[in-house]
Amino acid sequence: MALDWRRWIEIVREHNRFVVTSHVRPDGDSIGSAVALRAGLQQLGKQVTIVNPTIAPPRYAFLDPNREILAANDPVARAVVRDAEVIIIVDTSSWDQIGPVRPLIESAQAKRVVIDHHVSEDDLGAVMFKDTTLPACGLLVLEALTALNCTITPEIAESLFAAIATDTGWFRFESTSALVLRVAAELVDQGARPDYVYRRIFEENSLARLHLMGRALTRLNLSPSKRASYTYISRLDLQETGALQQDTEDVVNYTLTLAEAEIGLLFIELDERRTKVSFRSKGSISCTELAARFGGGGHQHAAGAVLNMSLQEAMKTVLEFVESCLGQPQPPCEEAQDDARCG
Ligand SMILES: [Mn+2]
Repeated sequence: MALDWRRWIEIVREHNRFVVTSHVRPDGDSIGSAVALRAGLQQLGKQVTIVNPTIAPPRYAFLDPNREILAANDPVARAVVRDAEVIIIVDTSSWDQIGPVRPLIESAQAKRVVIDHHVSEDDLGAVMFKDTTLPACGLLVLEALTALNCTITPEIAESLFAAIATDTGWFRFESTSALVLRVAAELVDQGARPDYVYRRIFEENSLARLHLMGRALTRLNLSPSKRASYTYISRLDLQETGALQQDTEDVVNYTLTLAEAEIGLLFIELDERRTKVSFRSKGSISCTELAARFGGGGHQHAAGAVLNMSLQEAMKTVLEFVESCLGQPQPPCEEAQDDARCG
C-alpha cells in the first residue's frame, strides 16, 4: 500500500457522521469514488451523505441509483454538513473546485479529510491522503476501504471500476499502467461489469446530442499550419438541436482524432460576450500553457478557459495564439502540469 492509512483508520473509528464531497463538473472518478466510499463506510455502520456542488449528470446517475447525492443548494445538505463530524473531500484539493460546497464546509465544525490524486493543492485545513502518481482517485479510495477491511462488494467494485476507467480514458491514456489494469481486473473479479459501465456512460446519447455533434463535426476545420483542428458550437446550435450545454462535453475529443491534428479546439458560445474554449493535445504541446494564456487551466493533454469575448473574436484570438506557438521550433508550451480544472 502506497500511503500510510493509520490516521485514516483512527478518524473513521472515532466518528459516526460523515459527509463526502467532490469537485464541480462531476465526472466518473469523482462520483465513483464518492459512492464507493459511502458504501464502504456504511458497512461500518457510519452515517454517510454525499453533498456535491451539483447532482450527477445523467450519464453517471446509474452510480447513485437511489438518487441520494445532494446538491449544495439543497436545504437538507446545509443541515447535514453542519452536523457532520468528518467531511471527506475526494478527487480535488482546491477550494475553487469545490465551488458552492465551500461555504458549507467553511462554516462547519467538522474535521476535514482529503483523498486526492491532483498536483494542485490549497490549504484546506485537512488531513491529506494524496498520491499524485495515481491516475484516478478511485485507486486511493480502494486503498482507503481496504485499510478499513471493508468488503469490496459488486456495487463498490463497479463504482471504482467506473472511476478508474473514466479517468484513464477507458484505459488508453499514458497513465494506464500494468498496476491500473491489475486493479481493474481485480474489480471485475469482485463483480464490476465493464460492458455495462461502458454502455451506461457512453452509449446513452440523446438524438439531440448526436445532432449537435454532427453539426460540430461538419464544421471541423484545420488551421493554416494544418496542425490544429477546431470547430465551434453556437447558442443557436443548442436551440435548434434541442441539445443541452452538457451535451457539448465530448465534442472536443473528436477534434483530435483527425490524423494531422496535434491540437484540437472547441469553441462554445456561452453568451454574446463569453466563449468557452477547450483544448486537447497529442504529444508534447501543453494544453495547460495554452489555457493559462487565457486565464484557464487543466492538464497537459486537456484544458479549458473562458474568454470575455464573442465567439468570432475568441476564435480569431485563440487560433492566432495557437498558430504562433506551433510556429516555434520548440513550442513555448511544454511543462507538464496537472490540475483539476479540466476543460
Ligand atoms: Mn480524478
